[in-house]
Amino acid sequence: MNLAALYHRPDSEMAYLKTPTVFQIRLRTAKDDVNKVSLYYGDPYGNKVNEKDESQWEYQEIAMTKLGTSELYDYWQAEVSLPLKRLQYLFAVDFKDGQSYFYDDRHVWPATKKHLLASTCFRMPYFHEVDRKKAPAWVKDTVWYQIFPERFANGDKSNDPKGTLAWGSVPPSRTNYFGGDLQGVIDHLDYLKELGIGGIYFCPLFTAGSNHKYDTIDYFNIDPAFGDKAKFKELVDEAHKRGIKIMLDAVFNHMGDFAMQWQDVVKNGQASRFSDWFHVKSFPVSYEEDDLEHAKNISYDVFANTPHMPKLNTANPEVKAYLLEIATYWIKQFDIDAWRLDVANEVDHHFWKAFYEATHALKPDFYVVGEVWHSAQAWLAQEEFDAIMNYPFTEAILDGVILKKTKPKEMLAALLDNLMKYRDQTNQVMLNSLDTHDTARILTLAKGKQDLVKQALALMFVLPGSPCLYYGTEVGMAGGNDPACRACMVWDQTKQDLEMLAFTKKLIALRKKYASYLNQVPSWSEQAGLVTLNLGQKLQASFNLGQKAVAFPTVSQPLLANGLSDKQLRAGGFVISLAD
Ligand code: ARE
Ligand code: CA
Repeated sequence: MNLAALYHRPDSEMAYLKTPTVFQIRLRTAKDDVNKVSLYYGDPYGNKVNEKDESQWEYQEIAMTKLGTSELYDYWQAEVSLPLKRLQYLFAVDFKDGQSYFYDDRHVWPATKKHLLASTCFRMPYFHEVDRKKAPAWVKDTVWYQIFPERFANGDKSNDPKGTLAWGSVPPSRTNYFGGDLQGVIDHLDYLKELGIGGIYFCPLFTAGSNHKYDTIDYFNIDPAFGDKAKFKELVDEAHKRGIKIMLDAVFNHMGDFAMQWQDVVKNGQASRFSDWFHVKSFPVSYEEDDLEHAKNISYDVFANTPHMPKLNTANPEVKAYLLEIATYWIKQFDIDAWRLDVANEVDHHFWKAFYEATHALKPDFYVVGEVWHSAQAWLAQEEFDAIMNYPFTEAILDGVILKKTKPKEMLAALLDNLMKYRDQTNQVMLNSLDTHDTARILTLAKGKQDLVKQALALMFVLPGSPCLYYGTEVGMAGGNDPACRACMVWDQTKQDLEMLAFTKKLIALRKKYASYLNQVPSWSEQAGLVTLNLGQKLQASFNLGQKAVAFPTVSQPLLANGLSDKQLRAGGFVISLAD
């Protein structure tokens, strides 16, 4: 019996209003240590059952569901439907060794009548709908497509930068250009619609010095190599006509060093009117260059080690106002639907809360995704981010399905630990990717084994969160770490993996058709590499994640019994069977 492992935190992702009328409570216990947990709950101001004895309270008792097991923990969950507007509750824990304990706000003590009467309980003092963590409803039903604008399609050669190379003629580098632009995206909106895409996540579009545009020069203009504002307006309108939402990349942690504000600091030093826009340690600003990305003795704060990305002082009211003006401008003038926040974890919370308020004042269902590669409870507890780029999710799937670093049970454990850090409504809108412009492509990580890629894709599409395809994955593009993962999109059908394209289309269609079943925390079991996800009442998905690469199609036995009906999708050792 491990009493010290009992963990619950009120008014957090462990006790919260999931919907206006459903209150969700979770408890964490040591793995395989507990047989049963009951939730005792009641009204803190409820009637006293026994007037003589003031401390007795009237409570209801429900059994908690065991959601699953991770590396160290079992997770238990119960939902309490209101009309209760307030709650006090405690946990009655029956351990495997036969002992029973009560766990409340101040005690872990034997489950005796005396202790029940004396319990201080955990409290949810009052349920305020205004405090309930919201999530934009449309995101949980959206499949995203990430575009690196310089490499998606060159639709207009008149805006090609000097030295632009023939499309896909040489490997991508940190400094070369192939002429990708907004017209190229407009020309392929029907391709994305046909694929089943409901949202485009653009890497930066604003005027900047590099081919990646994360070194912003002018936040109020589209980079001339991509087009202009009129072209962007046309793109958004055409995308919205096709039911495709638009997410832009807000690079607010830093600017590029060719931005006029930084250039003024370089020229005028401390006398510059922008000297407090940045984190300058000593004037005149200086550094010793190692190479394009690294320098030493930099006299001001930067992103990573690159002197070309001076860090903005977002606590400065002028900077805050300037950045909020940008954030709202692209919503008001172009009706964008979402912002992805670059290096979000290095910008202050105070600024992001103001950002969230300003964007949601214009569009209540606006979507704000922070780029945070690690646990992000601090940013997702209240009105700051709706979601993060869910890299812990990515790494769990890569380790389990592609790199075989973890066994299936360990992969599921990592996925569950990650889900338990956030409220269900947050989990449903997490931006889930298998690869991005900052990572090697999944086919390269899989050493060319399409079946493993299919399994990983299939897993992403049946788990909670909003799936995001990195451009070219659907046609079998490969590529190592940045910049190799940013090659020109392959449009030549003779070079596309059309089987992967067809598979991806089917997966997206299935996801959209059964979104209500799929986008929820599943219960799952695993037996000798055969993983079965029970996704709501009707849907079961099984994976054969045997330790060796899966030979297509390895179908899990239980499902074969049902026969492979037309409702089934077979791919790389993975079957989704819709049990009627
Ligand atoms: C250059 C080099 C990269 C190098 C990087 C950082 O090419 O090899 O890793 O510098 O030293 C943009 C360009 C990049 C360029 C960078 C700097 O797209 O090509 O990279 O500018 O010139 C961390 C941050 C995360 C950040 C990544 C790059 O936490 O926020 O590093 N991602 C955003 C964008 C990038 C963009 C920038 C930031 C700068 O998505 O595209 O880079 O605006 C681990 C850590 C992560 C780390 C991750 C990747 O998993 O947990 O914290 O991300 O590795 O390194
Ligand atoms: Ca072009």
